Amino acid sequence: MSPDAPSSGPVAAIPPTDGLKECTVTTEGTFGPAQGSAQEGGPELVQLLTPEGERREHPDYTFDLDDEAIRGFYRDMVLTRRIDSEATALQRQGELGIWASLLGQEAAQIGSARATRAQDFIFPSYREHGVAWCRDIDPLALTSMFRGVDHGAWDPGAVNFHLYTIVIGAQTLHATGYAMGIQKDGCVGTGDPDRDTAVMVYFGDGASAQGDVNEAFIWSSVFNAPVVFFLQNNQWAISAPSEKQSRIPLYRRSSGFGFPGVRVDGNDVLACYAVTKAALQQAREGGGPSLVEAFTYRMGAHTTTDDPTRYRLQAELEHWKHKDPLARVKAYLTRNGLVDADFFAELEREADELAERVRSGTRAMPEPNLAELFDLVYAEGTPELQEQQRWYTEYHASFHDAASAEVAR
Ligand SMILES: Cc1ncc(C[n+]2csc(CCOP(=O)(O)OP(=O)(O)O)c2C)c(N)n1
Ligand SMILES: [Mg+2]
Repeated sequence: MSPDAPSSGPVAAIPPTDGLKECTVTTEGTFGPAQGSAQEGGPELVQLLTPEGERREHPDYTFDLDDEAIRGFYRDMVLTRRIDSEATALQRQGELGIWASLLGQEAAQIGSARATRAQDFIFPSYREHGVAWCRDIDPLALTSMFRGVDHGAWDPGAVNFHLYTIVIGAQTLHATGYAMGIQKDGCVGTGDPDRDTAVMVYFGDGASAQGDVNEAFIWSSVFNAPVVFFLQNNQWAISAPSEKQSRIPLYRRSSGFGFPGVRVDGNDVLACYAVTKAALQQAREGGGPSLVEAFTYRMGAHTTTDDPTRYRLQAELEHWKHKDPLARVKAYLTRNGLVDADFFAELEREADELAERVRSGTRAMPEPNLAELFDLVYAEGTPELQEQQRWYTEYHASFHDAASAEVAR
C-alpha cells in the first residue's frame, strides 16, 4: 500500500520503524467538520472506474487484471445481488426471520474478496454475502442461518471464512489475534507466495466507534500484525449517519494508531480490488496492518426489521443510485464491446436458476431440533444447560399435548 496516498491537508511524516512502513498523519480537519464525508467521498477517493463506466488512472494503484476478470466480477455482483433480493423476498414471505441486505455494497465486497488468496483468513460481519460467495459458501448456508435453522453451518477452518459476527466490531479483535497467531506460525514475510498469509476483517462505519475496533487497531499496530481492516462506510449505522461516528474521514483514523489508511470508491469494483490487493500484499510481506475505507452506500434497509424512510431522505438514495456498482461495470463492458447480448442473457438465466435454488432450498429446510442447541454450547454439557434443555423439551411437548387434547375433545 502506498503510504503517501494523496491528501489535501498539511502532513507530518512518521519515520519508519523496524517493520512498520512510513505513514502520514494528516492534521487538516481534525477540529473542523468532517472532510470529504460529503456524498462524493472527497479528493482522496481512489477511483479507477467512474460511475459512467470510464477507466481512470491513479498514481498509486493499478488494476492489473484483464477484461475476462472484469466480466467475472460483473457476474459475481449480479449473482450476489440476486441472492440478496431473493432472500429479502423470502423474509417478506415469512420464510426467514430476518435478512441484512448488501444492496449497493457488491463492489466493495467482490473487489476486496477477489483480492484475497486462498490461504488468507477472512472475518466477516453479518452483511458479507458477496464475500461469502467468493469463498464458495452455499447461499443456502446463509439463508439457513437467517431462517434460524442453524448458527452458521460451514467449517471456517475449511474455507478460511469465519462465521458471521453480530456483536458489532468484535471480529476485529478475533482477526487481530488470528493475525498475531499466523505471525508466530512463521506464515508472514517468508517470501513464499503460497505460505505468506494475511487476515482481512470486515466492519462498518458504526463499528469504527466501538472500543473493540480501537483496541484491535492498537494491538495490530504495535505487534505489526498482518491484518487488513476493511471498513465498509455505507454512511449509516442503522439510523445513525456516519457523521456521528467521526469528525474526520474514517480512513484517517489509522494514522493516529501508526498505520496507513486509504479511502477507496466502494462502488468501484476495480479500485476495491487494486487497493485491497496492495494492502493484503503489504500485510503478507510483514509490512503490518492497514485500513481500507470503502466509501459506499447501503441502498436498502439496515435489515428487514428497519424502515429507512423514517430517518433519511429519498433524494439521498436517488443520488447514490447514479453510482450503482453494477451499472458502471455494465456500461464499461458494453461501451467497449467486451460483451454481447448472449452474455447478459446467459447471466440472467444463471441468476434465475440460482434464485430458484435459493427459494426452493430454503423452503425445503427441515425443522431444526431446537433441543439440540443445548448440546452445542460447550464441548461438554453443564448441569445448568441440562436443566434448561429439560425445561425446554417439556415446554415444547406441552404444545403437542395441548393439540392432542383439543383433537380428543
Ligand atoms: C456490541 C453491539 N452493540 C449494538 C448492536 C446493535 N447493532 C446492530 S447493527 C448496528 C449498527 C452497525 O452499523 P455499522 O457498523 O455501520 O454496520 P452496517 O450495519 O451499516 O453494515 C448496531 C448498533 C450490536 N449488534 N452489537
Ligand atoms: Mg454502516
